Amino acid sequence: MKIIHCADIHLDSSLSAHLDERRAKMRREEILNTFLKMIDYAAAHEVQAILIAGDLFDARRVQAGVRAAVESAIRRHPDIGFYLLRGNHEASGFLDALEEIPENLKLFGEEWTTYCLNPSVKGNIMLTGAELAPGKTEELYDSLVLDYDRFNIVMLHGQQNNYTSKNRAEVIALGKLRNKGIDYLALGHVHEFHCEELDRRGRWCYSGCLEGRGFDECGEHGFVLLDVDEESLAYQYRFVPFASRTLRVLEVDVTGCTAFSGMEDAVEDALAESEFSPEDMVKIVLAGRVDVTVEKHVDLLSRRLAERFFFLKIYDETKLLVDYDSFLLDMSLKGEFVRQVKAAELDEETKATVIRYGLQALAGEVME
Ligand SMILES: [Mn+2]
Repeated sequence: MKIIHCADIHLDSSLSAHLDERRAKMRREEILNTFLKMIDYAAAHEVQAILIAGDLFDARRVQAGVRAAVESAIRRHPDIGFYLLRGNHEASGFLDALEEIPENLKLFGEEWTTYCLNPSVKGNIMLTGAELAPGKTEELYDSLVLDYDRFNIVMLHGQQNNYTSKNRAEVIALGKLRNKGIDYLALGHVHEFHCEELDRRGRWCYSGCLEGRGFDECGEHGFVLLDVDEESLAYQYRFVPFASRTLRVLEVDVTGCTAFSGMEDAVEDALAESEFSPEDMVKIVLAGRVDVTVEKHVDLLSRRLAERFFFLKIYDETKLLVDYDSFLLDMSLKGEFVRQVKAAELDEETKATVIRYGLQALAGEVME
């Protein structure tokens, strides 16, 4: 039996941190489309259950069109069971708007709810899930009782931790879930795929999100495909990369560049080596130390490179370097200014910034 484990789709999130409204709208549609494509994939590969481990939606308010698309995808696939865990109860907006809950949409509450995923066949693959409520998690772990002779999937949404934290409601205490007969702990909340051993029997796994949204979600994203043998109850799992677009961060060390052209070349070389796709969202971070006299024109460089990717932004995190010796014998106002600043009671970073602005002002340039 094939099962998909996904989480953290965050449908209908604003995405306004980096993108303008036109591209944010496009990206929202892409994320919805990837979710719908995953359902098509499930149908094509005879997947019988889709586990959504929380955060299907970004917020309670969901656009009617998005709600309708999700509802119709669920209704169009009556042979697939959709097991929807609410992360931060963000799905209540979607559920409240449904006239009736489709028969193949299965929900969970604050107590454990168990579903049999293969009732008409062997009846031996079980899914148990609960929505973590503040202050009640301790009793929840104690009340988890599974049948050791069956295949047990447990689904939760929260931050895994090996001990119980009193302050944070959504901490999943892995230690309390060991030796309970769990074969696969399907988790949501962490937006990156991660799978590890839970105990001698099972493993815990975050599927990660389907599409990266911000630059803290770089690299591959997708879902987990489980294949459980209903006879032996042995299983295999595999991460399936599925995102339509990838976010990338590229750090370029521009130390030693003596002019803007050198920095431009360094960025071009790094991009040529990176093999990024034009569809990618790219963040370039300029790092290293650059002489205080070098004009960086970061905005100009951003604009020139932006056309090559869906999105590109350059962050200047270079530190300024002041070559005081080169001003030592400079008898002009410039030299006097640099020497004055050098003698001032300021830290090196501030001195460098003051000198940079001072030199720009003395040269009659617009400061940036
Ligand atoms: Mn999330």
